[in-house]
Amino acid sequence: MAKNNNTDDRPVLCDIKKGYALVTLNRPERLNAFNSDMHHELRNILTEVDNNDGIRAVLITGAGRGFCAGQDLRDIDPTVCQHDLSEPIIEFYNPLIMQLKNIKKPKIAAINGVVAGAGIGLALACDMAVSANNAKFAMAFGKIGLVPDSGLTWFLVRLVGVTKAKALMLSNAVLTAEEAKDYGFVWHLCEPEELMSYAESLTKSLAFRARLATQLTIDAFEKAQNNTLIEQLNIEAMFQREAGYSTDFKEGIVAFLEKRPPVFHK
Ligand code: T3D
Repeated sequence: MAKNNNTDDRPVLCDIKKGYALVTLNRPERLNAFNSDMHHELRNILTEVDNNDGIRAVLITGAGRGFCAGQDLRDIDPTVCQHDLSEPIIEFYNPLIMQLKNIKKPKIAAINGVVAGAGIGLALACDMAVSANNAKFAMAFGKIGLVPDSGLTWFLVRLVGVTKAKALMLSNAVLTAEEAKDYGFVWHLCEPEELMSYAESLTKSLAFRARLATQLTIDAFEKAQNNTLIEQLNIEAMFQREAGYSTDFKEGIVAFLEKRPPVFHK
């Protein structure tokens, strides 16, 4: 995979670090809003990241003062009255969200600034999000006469419950980072200048945890969202059996007994 650097004018940059990929949405003049080039580039990069066994975690952030402002509204011709918006949703947004969800590596969003519309869906499709404490979270869809997409109806109902989810969208809420943290959109807030060092060190630590156990933990929580308790208890037993057979578990026990930090390989 090509190593990019930040002087690149490609719409998405990918920097391969030790054990993880730093993916940067790179249309800062539009607050990293999505156009078709950015969709294609991001999908290609995510495919390569997924296929590269040396990459054990993925960190997604935005260049400039925004994380992602959702769809690029300047790409839409307002003189045309009718747009079949199911087309871009089905062609671009839905596959992107599913691709991200299906990558079997921890995905972390570092929200470096304003995030709006589908950009929030992108962040919530990650396993964890951290944010600059001056970021803003703009629901945005209602303001331009659209409905939430990119999985936001699904994510928000599970995150905050149906009543708050509806209220957030119907009021076109613009949340502060503090409010977004209280709602559970993000795990941790940082001073803006400290965000990337915090996010990279978190991603690195996830990359070097026991790989199988990390992924099984993510999968178990994903499955829990639709399972009954008994189904979930059975999943836990099945996943624990898998983890128990791993060399990482053996190393974890030996390291505990030897009073040293474990070194996971697999
Ligand atoms: O069409 C389909 O394919 C359907 C799919 C829809 C998915 C969606 O995501 S729909 C939601 C689309 N997004 C929005 O509605 C957000 C629009 N943007 C805003 O509401 C505000 O810009 C923000 C709240 C995000 C940030 O506000 P602020 O005051 O910090 O910045 P700004 O001055 O409004 O924006 C800075 C620049 O970015 C500005 O350009 P300029 O004037 O400096 O040349 C602005 O036009 C541009 N920008 C911001 N968001 C977008 C954008 N340009 C194109 N598309 C955007 N979404």
